[in-house]
Amino acid sequence: MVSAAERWIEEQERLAKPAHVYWMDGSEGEAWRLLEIGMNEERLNGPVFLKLDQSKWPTAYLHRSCPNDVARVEQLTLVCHPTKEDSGPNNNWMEPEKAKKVMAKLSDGCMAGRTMYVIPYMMGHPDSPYAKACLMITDSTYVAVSMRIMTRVGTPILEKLRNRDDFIKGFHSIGTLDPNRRYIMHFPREGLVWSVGSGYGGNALLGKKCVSLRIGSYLGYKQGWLAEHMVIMGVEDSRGKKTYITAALPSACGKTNLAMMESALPGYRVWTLGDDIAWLNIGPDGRLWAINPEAGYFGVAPGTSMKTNPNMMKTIKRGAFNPTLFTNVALNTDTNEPWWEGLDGPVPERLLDWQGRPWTPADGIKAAHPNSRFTASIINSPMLDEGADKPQGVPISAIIFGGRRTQLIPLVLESFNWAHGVFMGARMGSETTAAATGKVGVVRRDPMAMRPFCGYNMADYWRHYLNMGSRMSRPPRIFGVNWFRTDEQGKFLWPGFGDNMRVLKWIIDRVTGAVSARETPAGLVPRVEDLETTGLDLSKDRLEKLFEVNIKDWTTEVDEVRDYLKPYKGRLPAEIREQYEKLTRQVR
Ligand code: GTP
Ligand code: SPV
Ligand code: MN
Repeated sequence: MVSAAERWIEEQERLAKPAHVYWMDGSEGEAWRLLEIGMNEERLNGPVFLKLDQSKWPTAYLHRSCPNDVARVEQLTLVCHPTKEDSGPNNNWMEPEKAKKVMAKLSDGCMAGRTMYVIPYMMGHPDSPYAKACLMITDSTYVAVSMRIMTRVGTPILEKLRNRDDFIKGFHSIGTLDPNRRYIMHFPREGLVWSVGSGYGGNALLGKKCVSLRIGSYLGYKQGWLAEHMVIMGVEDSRGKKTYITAALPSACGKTNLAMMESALPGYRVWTLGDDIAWLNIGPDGRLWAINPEAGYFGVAPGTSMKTNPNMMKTIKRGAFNPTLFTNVALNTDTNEPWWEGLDGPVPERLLDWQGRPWTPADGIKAAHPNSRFTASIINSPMLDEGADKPQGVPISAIIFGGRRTQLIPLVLESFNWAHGVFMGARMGSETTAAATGKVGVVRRDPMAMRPFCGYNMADYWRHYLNMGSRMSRPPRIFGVNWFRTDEQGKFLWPGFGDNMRVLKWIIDRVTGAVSARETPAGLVPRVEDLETTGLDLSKDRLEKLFEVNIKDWTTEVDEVRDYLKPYKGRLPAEIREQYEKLTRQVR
């Protein structure tokens, strides 16, 4: 009997008309075979993969994407529920039947002359009750190899699909790479992602933002769990006690660095479980349990060095079962090594930039694209937490919401209670980054760091968040952080990176009840003496500035929050409105 999976693949094959069909099995040999294929496959700016110096960068390869295809494209990303209201003001929308017609047209014969890779994959540990079986097709060898790194790919997943049709489906084709023939469409009610015209990151590695967040968040809404843009980490204190924390920060705002942190605080250390996505379920014990649905890192390269993130440098230099890929970094042709701004050592005198063009420092432009990335298996991480392989995940004691705000927002805030914490997440703003196309550095609202990733109406999502809180007998505490506040000269007030452990320590001290806090209208902040500052060269003035809640500036902030919430109208939960009104009363 033909299974639903086989039937779906046959339909896609008839539409896309590939020259060959290849079912991925997930074996080790397969990775190296695909790399060989990619090295011999020409695209407009060279082969799909360039082999780097294997003695210094074991199993590492460079990929250059099309210069017009280097980040997520939010304006071409649509969430297609039957009505626009169900998708919400937070999503672009098209009527589903119409959307499918558009996509069918773009997909007709789109794989002609190419191989269609069929990828059975799992988001989450295959034995986890919270994991999801998925099936995707792609005509990109780069995507096929990347999916092996980012997810659990293999024939055993097909067994899981044998007698069922509720797998999450993904259609991906690079199409013509023409931005005018590019769409990333989601049909949450059918568990379907349909992406044509981009080969990059979140647009193309469908297991990531498309499945694990946009489709996942909608499934979570229907099934009673949460899919979040969050780091999962274990923080071990000097007595060996471990506290599990999740943290949501918008794209390119510090999740990977936090998840892999080398603590600047003696006695404390971080164990990592995930750097981008968390699926959160309520356990039988009334606590919140987190799993990382992914199996790899797709991290920002610029700024990554032995100084800022030694654990990540070790991870990307330790090739194993899967290769490490670099996308849109520069190439040092003298040494055949990758290079990016912020890497250790002197800046090379000449390079090929991310587009493969000759470059020297005198050019005054960046050699690596600001959103250039590495792709590496999480099992290569030297600090992988033992919980990473546990099907039920780990119990969470604290949730952190953060943003990139040069002004206004204190280094750390604790919410008064769950509803206030949900409001803290909902009112979050952050300056835009290179992770998506468009202007960089403008403050926009990015609730829970989910603005580009919530697969349904954000007001319903807040309602769901509030409900999750009341269903837990031991909910985690909710905090807010901002590593990015600056002084009058525009310099960061806080050293960040490994020193962020000092903030995590305060958060844990609050969870265990070891310290008290100071109340402000925005939330609870540390008493200056409670923040562990030993070994830190920070004046009392600067510290106070870090925790300052300037009522006058907050007046503008609440106005912006009000404007942002307005389009949600009647769907906005009363609790959010009450929290907003309470804050407004206090800052006016
Ligand atoms: P995505 O993969 O896009 O979701 O990004 P991310 O949230 O994982 O961000 P990542 O850790 O890659 O950091 C992005 C940028 O923020 C890099 O340029 C880092 O150097 C910078 N960054 C990270 N942590 C800190 C910090 O504590 N302080 C400062 N000032 N910068 C930081
Ligand atoms: C992000 O933008 O949040 C990323 C990179 O993690 S992408 O996979 O392109 O979404
Ligand atoms: Mn991300």
